[in-house]
Amino acid sequence: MMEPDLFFSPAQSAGTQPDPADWRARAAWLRTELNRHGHAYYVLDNPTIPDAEYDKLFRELQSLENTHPELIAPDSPTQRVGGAPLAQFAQVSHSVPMLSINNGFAEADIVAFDRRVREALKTGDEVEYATELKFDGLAINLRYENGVLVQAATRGDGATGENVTANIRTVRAIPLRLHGSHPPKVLDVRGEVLMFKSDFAKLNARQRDAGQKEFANPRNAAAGSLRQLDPRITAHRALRFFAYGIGLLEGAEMPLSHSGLLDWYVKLGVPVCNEKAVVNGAPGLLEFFHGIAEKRDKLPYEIDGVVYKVNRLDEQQKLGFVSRAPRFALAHKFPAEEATTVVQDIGIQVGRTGAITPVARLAPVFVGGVTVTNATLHNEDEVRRKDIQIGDTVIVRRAGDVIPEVVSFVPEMRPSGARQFVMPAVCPICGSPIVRLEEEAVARCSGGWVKCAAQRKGGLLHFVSRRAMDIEGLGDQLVEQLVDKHIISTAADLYKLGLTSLAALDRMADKSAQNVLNALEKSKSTTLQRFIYALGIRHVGESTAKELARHFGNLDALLHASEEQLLDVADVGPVVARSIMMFVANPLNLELIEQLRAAGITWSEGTPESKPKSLQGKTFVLTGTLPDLSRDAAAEMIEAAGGKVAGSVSKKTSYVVAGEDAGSKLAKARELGVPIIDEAELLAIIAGQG
Ligand code: D41
Repeated sequence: MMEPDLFFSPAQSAGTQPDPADWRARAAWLRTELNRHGHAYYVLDNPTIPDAEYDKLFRELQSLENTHPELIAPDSPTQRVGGAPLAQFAQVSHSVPMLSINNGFAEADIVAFDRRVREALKTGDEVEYATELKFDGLAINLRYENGVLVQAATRGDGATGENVTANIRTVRAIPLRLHGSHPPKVLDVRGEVLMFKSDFAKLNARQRDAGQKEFANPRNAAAGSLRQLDPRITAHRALRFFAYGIGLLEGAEMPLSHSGLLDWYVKLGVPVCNEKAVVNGAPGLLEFFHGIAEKRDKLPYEIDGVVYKVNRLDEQQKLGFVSRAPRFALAHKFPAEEATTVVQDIGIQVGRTGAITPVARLAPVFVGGVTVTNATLHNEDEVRRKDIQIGDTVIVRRAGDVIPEVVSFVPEMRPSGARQFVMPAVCPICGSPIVRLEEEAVARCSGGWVKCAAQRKGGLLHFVSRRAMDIEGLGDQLVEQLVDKHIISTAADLYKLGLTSLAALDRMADKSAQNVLNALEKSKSTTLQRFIYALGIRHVGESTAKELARHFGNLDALLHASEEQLLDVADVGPVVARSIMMFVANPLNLELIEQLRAAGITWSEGTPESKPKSLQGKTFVLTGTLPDLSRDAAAEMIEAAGGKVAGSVSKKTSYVVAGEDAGSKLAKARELGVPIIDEAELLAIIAGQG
């Protein structure tokens, strides 16, 4: 143990910088600084310094400790790099068993849970519940003695787990020392170790580059990383932690409620997830569930449901347990997003641009709340990389509204007769050759929409879609029939449709036919942006269409633009410019546009923005606190002057406007060599004097 004067609480502010010659104080100062920044980054999710700056301080502390090993403290951030590999994990028996948690799926399960709780508590009143997320990670117990992390163990069977202390010490989200001056004598913090989705993607990219096995999902990646015998490997895996429970507690008062426990953890510097609430009764539980289900995809980590806990600890105690699961808690789980099934065949789908997508035809399987029979394999390279074959048993994933995809196959289940997917030489729809340009990931049908009905259908569905011409009532099946029966072939033909031809189609009553005609009529008055987007020019998505409309003001200016003029448009790079040039070079496309105009499609035309505003084409990123302007005010001024405000720094960023406490965006700007300006310089540029 070190002398007490070397211990600095990480919560303590850094103070002034001591003379570097005073190495003892310098090491303590560095440790405090690094712990403070680490806490801000990993626990508060609010970075305080650029990564490069952190690394510099870290290396300084490392070299100080190298020359003066007696300075090394157990809570030094340098002690997170991982020690020597273990032969095996030692067993740890939990002082207080780690229980499991009961599951519910349907609303009825939740209502029944609440009823059981009220009956057991003998109350007619609404019960107060703490609600939180159910993380898809690994349950773990962290033992702190006198504020210092001394042991970490997996849940195991609930009674005995594995000692993973060396690995857990590398997890930066987990404090090596608790904040505050009066830590409890013993505290068991319980929670979940997990990996964020973005870190999972980065890890798999790294594994791929190194020719190593990829992980199927963040949970497996977290488990694989934590169960490494070599802690130096764990140190390179970005693991996180959220606390949700408590085991043994000595030398401190137990909080009165679950929400109180979590608040206490926050004060101790232990990470607690913000997505939590205190609610009343079953209606409160269900409201929380639906709110989380809605934003699930946007969360940076994976969850498989939410957890409800009776909030008051005295009531929790009263409720007790049934066979190793507390009666006071319930996990309300989402339908499983992954399931296994068999690939019966691999077919292909032809998109509106001719892109060929291999599609696995599956034995029907219930996943993500629906029955799935098709799952995308994205492209030929992906099929090879994942080595998916016909006959394989595969893991299928359907998350939210995302198209179901094949994640991986199960090697042990591959039958001897498994067959490889072969990309057909010709389009199964139109018979044109399928070609794959060297620089492209996808193969395409070379027929174009003139020859290929699949491309015509795709193009039409894009044209009528909500964000394009927004023609309601013209769905898949209707477009399919119209094209297959040769009633229409282009978007212009849509406006020639009459009541009789529409009403003659399958499943079309007079009333719905009239509705379609009304929707078509209504769509004739549109905006230039929508019209450009609806044309389905490759690489011209909604935001590019918006920029093109804004820049050129009218369609003819766009159609006659040179490649150079196109490149002047924000959002347009060489690939997009070339794609637009190719589109207008095709007389059939120009003819289509003429026909659409003749059909009566109109929008208000402007003139091109002749006098460029001072910030035209410039993109700004704001970071930190500016001396006078609020973030919104600065953004408004930039946009009013014709500039754009982006959320993240890239090579295309024109300026980063940095204020006080600027964080990782500033570091990124330095890394990429993007000019960094302050508020005064921004104002000068807006005024045209920059
Ligand atoms: O997020 C979780 N996975 C989670 C797991 C959670 N939010 N709360 C939990 N609470 C408990 C009790 C009620 C027993 C303290 C849990 C778990 N248990 C748990 N995780 C794995 C087994 C049990």
